[in-house]
Amino acid sequence: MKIYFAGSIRGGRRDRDLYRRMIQHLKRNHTVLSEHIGDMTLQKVTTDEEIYRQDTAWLKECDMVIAECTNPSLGVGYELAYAQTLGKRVHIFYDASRTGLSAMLTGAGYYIIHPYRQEEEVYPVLDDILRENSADLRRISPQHAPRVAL
Ligand code: 6IA
Repeated sequence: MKIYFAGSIRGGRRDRDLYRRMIQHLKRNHTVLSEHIGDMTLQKVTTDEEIYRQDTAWLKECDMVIAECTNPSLGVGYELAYAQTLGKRVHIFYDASRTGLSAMLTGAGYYIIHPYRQEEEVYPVLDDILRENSADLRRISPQHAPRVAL
């Protein structure tokens, strides 16, 4: 499965180690298109226009978006709304002991929101999401669709 991971960059990098650990966890069995979010040394693109073009292309390509939203970020908010217009499944994580989530996300009624209080709670939830989504994708992918006799 191709996952787009979203996390704050210019909004503030205090949670970059958390992003890196979440991305490492996801990468054990899946592809993370935006893995540089946890490690900017992987960054190859140079201009803001290139970043926008690459990230919106990846959002179109991905099977699912996972966002860590404890640290507010305009870019992540934009990506979440963009993913919604594309009809992508979007999971939002945030540490409820450190912050509240914007009413524009909780009120949208679109996003699947996972408040947590300890980082350890995040990984089993990620595993559940990945299991469910992989099963859904298998169900809808053409090679797994039931054959209908004509
Ligand atoms: O507003 P923010 O910068 O916090 O937005 C972060 C979100 O926008 C992330 O989820 C990324 O997908 C995307 N994004 C923002 N900046 C970049 C970037 N380089 N490279 C890739 N994606 C980005 C920024 C250049 C860096 C040297 C500061």
